[in-house]
Amino acid sequence: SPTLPVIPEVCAELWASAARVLDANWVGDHTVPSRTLYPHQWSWDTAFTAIGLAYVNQPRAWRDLRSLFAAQWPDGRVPHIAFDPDTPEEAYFPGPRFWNVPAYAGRPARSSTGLVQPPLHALAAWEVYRHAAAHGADAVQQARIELDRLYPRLVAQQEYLGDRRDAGGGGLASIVHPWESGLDDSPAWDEALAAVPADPGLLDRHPRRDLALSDAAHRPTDTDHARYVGLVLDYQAGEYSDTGLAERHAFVVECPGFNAVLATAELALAQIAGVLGRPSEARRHRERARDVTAAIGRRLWNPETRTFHARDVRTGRLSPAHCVSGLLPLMLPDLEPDQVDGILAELRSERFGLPAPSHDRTAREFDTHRYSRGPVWINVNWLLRRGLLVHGRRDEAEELRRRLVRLVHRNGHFEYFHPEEGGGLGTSAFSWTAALCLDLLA
Ligand code: 2M8
Repeated sequence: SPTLPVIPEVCAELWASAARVLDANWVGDHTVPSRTLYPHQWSWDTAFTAIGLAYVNQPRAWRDLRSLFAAQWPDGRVPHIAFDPDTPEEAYFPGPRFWNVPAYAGRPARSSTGLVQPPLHALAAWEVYRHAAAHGADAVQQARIELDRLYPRLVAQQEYLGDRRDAGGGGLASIVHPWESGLDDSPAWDEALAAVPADPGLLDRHPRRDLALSDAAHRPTDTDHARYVGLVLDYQAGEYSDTGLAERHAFVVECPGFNAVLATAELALAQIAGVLGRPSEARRHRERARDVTAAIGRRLWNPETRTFHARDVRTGRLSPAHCVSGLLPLMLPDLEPDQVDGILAELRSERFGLPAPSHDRTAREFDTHRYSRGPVWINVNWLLRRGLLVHGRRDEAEELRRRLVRLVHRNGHFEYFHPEEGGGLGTSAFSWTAALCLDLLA
């Protein structure tokens, strides 16, 4: 479609509605992704939300990040959900009782899951800091204090992922559950998941709560859900230890999107270390970013498809699926030029286009309604837009920005969108859609 300008009234309306969604989802010391479907604090949602709050409420942006890190484990992992003690167990499955995180010395202040999500928080902290000046001298002072406090926690998070989670031994972090990718039912996991038993009895014992709140055709299938529950129970049986994962855990995968965020976090930490007057640490973060980038290039690139794919660490196989996570290494400035060209060709091909759907439009399993198997997500497109900007593709970045703004303005702050018709899917009044709209409009 031709490039259309975004008219000022559209911007003003969308800005106001986005700010209202964030206000409505603030619950005192953190933001929930959605009051109905996701009534606790999620890890990477908090990062996206802080990026938007940076424009409208700096103290809340920092508070959100601080609240999440109050759930950080002594081993450095930042859990994928920090539970809200006032929300009843039945409001979300799987809730805190199901996770049954063991008590240990130095136990964090908040109860949580034992999984992680893409570590986008260093980038979020850097973005909040960068916008502090627009809010005055006090905001700048507060931002420095917050960065100083968060920095060692962010470093511990990276060390956990780079060390305990390098199950494949090749310099990348593995995910041990599809929920850790943030793209739960992406076809990127189909092959690896086929080896994971799907026990329907688990769903009888642990009924799904999401289906009471959202259309079943928009959510992961029961088969996938049974596997998700079984994988948690297995990881839990080992007390969420990461020792010997590749030998004993049924799902161990290197995701290009997750690792692109891991490297991006090192670059953000380099900036933060610079502000905090720690030049040698800044250098170390830049080196780490280059190492992770090189490992992504070595381990996840398929020279035949000319894009990135998830690697099953247990079998060594790359997934055949073309998923949007394979495009996310575009965020990395040190990616090989040939690999940048490959991603751009894939993005411009009939498989994707702008905004990018979560999965290859030409694939048999492409599903216009179901979660990460086809719909358009604002957060993933926001990351892709960063990638376009990193590699100087200003016109395409601007085109993507306009299309995302129009999509949300026409349809509302939905969780995800129909990739052909643009209608809103999943839950409405969704925090990261609103937050990232603020950034796209600013
Ligand atoms: C979705 O994942 C949760 C499990 O973590 C769920 O389906 O219940 C994903 O979209 C994930 O990326 C997101 O962080 C979470 C909360 O918005 O919802």
